[in-house]
Amino acid sequence: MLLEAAVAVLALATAPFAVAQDPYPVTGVPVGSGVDGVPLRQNINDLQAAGGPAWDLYIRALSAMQAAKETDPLSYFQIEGTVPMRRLLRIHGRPFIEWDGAGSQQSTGSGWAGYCPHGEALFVSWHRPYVMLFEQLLVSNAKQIASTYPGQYQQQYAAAAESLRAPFWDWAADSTVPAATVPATVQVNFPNGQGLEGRSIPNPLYTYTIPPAVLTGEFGPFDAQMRSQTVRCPSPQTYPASANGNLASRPYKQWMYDAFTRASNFSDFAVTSNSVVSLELIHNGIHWDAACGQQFVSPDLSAFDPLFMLHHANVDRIWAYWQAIRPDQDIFQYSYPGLSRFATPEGTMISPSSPLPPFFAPQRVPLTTESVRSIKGFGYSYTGLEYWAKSADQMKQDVTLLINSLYSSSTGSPSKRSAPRGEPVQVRRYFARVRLDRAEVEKPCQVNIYLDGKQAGSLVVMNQPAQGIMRAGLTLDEVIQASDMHTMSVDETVDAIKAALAVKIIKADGSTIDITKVPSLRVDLEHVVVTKPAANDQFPKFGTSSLLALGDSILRKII
Ligand SMILES: [Cu+2]
Repeated sequence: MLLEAAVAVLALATAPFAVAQDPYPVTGVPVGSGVDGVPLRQNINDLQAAGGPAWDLYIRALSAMQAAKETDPLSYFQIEGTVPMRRLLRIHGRPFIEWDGAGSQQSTGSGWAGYCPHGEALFVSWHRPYVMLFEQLLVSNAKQIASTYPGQYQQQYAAAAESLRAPFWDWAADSTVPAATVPATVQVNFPNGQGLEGRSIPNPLYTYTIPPAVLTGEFGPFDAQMRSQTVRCPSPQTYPASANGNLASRPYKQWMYDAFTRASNFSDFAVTSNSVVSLELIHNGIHWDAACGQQFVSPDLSAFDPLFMLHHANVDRIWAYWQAIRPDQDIFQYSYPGLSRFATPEGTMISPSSPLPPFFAPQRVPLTTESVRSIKGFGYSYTGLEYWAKSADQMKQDVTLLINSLYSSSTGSPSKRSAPRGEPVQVRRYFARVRLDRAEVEKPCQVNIYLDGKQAGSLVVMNQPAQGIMRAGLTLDEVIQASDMHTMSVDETVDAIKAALAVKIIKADGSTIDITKVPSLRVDLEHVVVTKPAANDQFPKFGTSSLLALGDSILRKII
């Protein structure tokens, strides 16, 4: 008893000092030895459908995190859960201030001054500890809340808190916004005497109210539009209908499958690629679509929308699956001059051992791409990646099956010659390879490809990064399948595409950017024969591609 009291006094005496000096360590949720496994992150739709204690705790923990006040001294004196939501959320972008003694501002001149990297190889590895930090706080809040439930429910709620992890939104398998993010209020069970009582509370997944001090600029410039809460699809648009309409305009499922099955290395898969839409560019599309622009499309404010952690848990999951399929290409393996960030001047040489500020392990050891490359030891995993019970080969096979069942579709024109019995089925697929310099366009904007006036592909250019070449290979399959082009010979199809193709660059307000002012814009037409897999634990094989550069007369015609 005496010892406990002494420890408590010590904690009271040192906690504020410790918080001011040392960044909150990012460890993932502690799980003991983990030899018997760790909890899996769940699909938000499954978590909601199952309901029960896990759902009650998830919603109530999010509410508690959103309500915690930075100025409330009590919040510093708790052993766990010391970081109010607003401090967590501002790490990503605005206001641009130092996080918890993580080092002073080093960003370059007018360059990006938030901590998050975009448009560079660090993108996925930086966001992994960010979601882990969120998850640590979520679970510690859930544990505290679980302890308030009465006797007969105590064990159930404690167990649910123990296995709660940050849920993900699988926008590739089901390209509609999660139903849980739609209603303004949500019903959850609170303790009531010896029983439970269902109560309706404001839905923490619906909106986040910006703390007034943040909004009025106490910590630096925030939102020029002074929106007091996060907004999705304002009138005349509606949420979720308009958001779901946006999401349906891009073939996310096909993009995801192409990235998994065609990317040849980490950079192709995650950063930028000629032949597929990389994970980061797919992720950009979600930021544009899911809230019809608004805060969610701007890296400086996007983390404040409650969709953010659902979205980024999924980005992390997709990366973890890629790592299981391609362990030889799990991270980037080169050095490059990085872009400006809060703690990193532009041009700093970035390698897999570069720190990921402001994220530190205990004892102020900086986390790096190398130290977060494996999810082992971070207290969470995903379906298929039960690493404590499976070999690497088994996980690779299980993840391949999972990717095939979740994301494959039978697109592409069937080859003219039908395959004789026993021979592999081949299809011919068409891609538009797009390339442009971000510096030449007003951002955010969309680069849209049309065939006969129908949108055949679309890429989002975010505010950040402001420069650098962006590349992607956009599948044209859907529009070709819907037209009579798929019945034509290759030469006829190529001619038809040349006659029908047009490009438009559209700003967030719907107005068009004059593409004669974007000299870097290039589009090459690619066709490639793809051999379908013989079994569902294999991926399709892409043959040699044929490329045709589409000249200015085609690209820059007026449509
Ligand atoms: Cu993001």
